[in-house]
Amino acid sequence: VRCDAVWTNARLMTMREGLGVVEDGMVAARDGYIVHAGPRIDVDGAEIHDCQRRWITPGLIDPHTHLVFAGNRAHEFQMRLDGASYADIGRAGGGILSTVRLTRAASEDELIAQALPRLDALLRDGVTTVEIKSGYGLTLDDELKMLRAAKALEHHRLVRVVTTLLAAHAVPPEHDADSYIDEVCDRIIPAAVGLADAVDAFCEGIGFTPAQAERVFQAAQAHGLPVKLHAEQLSNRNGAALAARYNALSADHLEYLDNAGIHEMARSGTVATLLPGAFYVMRETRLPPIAALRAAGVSMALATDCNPGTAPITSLLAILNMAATLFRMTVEECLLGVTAHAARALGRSGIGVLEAGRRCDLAVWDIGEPAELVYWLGNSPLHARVVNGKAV
Ligand code: DI6
Ligand code: FE
Repeated sequence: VRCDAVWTNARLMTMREGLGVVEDGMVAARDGYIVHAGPRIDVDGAEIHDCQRRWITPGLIDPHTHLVFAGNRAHEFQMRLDGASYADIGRAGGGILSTVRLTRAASEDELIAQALPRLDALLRDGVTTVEIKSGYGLTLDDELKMLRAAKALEHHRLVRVVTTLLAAHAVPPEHDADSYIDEVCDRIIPAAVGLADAVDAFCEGIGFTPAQAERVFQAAQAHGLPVKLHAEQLSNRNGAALAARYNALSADHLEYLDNAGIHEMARSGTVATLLPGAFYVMRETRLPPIAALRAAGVSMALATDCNPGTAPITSLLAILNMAATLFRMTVEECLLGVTAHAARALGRSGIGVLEAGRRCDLAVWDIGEPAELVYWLGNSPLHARVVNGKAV
């Protein structure tokens, strides 16, 4: 095989059918794409990286974050430690709207500068693709500013950014819910075409109703944008089933998901993106229906949900540990959740698996066995990251 770079003397988790382990493996790349991932073969003309028996996985994918925002909400965290609830704080003008005020006041460059340290933390955990949502602007200009800041991170670091318009995150103070949904559908979604890769909404008692989310989906689809939904996080509103009827890429959170929702997700191939970090921070006790999702064959992805309110978390490896410890997911499920299944949750068939034809995005690890990636908490055994065949 002709290639320009090769990683050899490695143990591979290809993530093709489960972990897809190859003991004496090699990944060869040409022009940023994998041309071979499997047993060692003869190659021509390549720059050779001897991995000294380290493990290689696909570069990790964080498929649900709100990484771009201004300020933080440590003071609200402290209020919750003193007994206030998330809803109380929201009703008192805090919560999402306090981050909206700071994000509106920040320039695009300030948003980039504040997001970079969070992004750097994710990259130290082997992340090569990150999804980033808007949702703290809530005006046409401020939502587009957030999406541009998210996309611009690709010029500051070697990483792929996938953007999602989450204009339907909260009702801004200058609108009522229905008039704001008009604005989202008639002006913001059309303006985000070309900047956003998908459209999301927050379907919840403290967010938008299923009927409002459905209007957002209709507008998104009219503009050729795929949809996803924050659903069943705090209560069951049948949001996941609604999302599945619109062939959503994913439904996210899902603690209160019921059997009807699981059935609709299985039918449409909608991925369940689980967020154990938000579950942990909110001291949620209701577990998402993992066993039923597993039995129905719904793919499960895992993400940080990095946001200033419910998940001030910048470690995807910590999320793997929480998924195993809190959600009882297996090592294989955890690793699929941030590779092959996360790629599906983003509708990106070009990443997430080590096989010929996919992008050469890799994470090289100083570990002795796959379980170590789930086992450590607060220690990243990352050795190197590769994006598009370029080693960092
Ligand atoms: N679900 C969440 O948990 C976050 N947004 C959402 O739609 C909360 C975001 C925040 O509190 O800033
Ligand atoms: Fe979220």
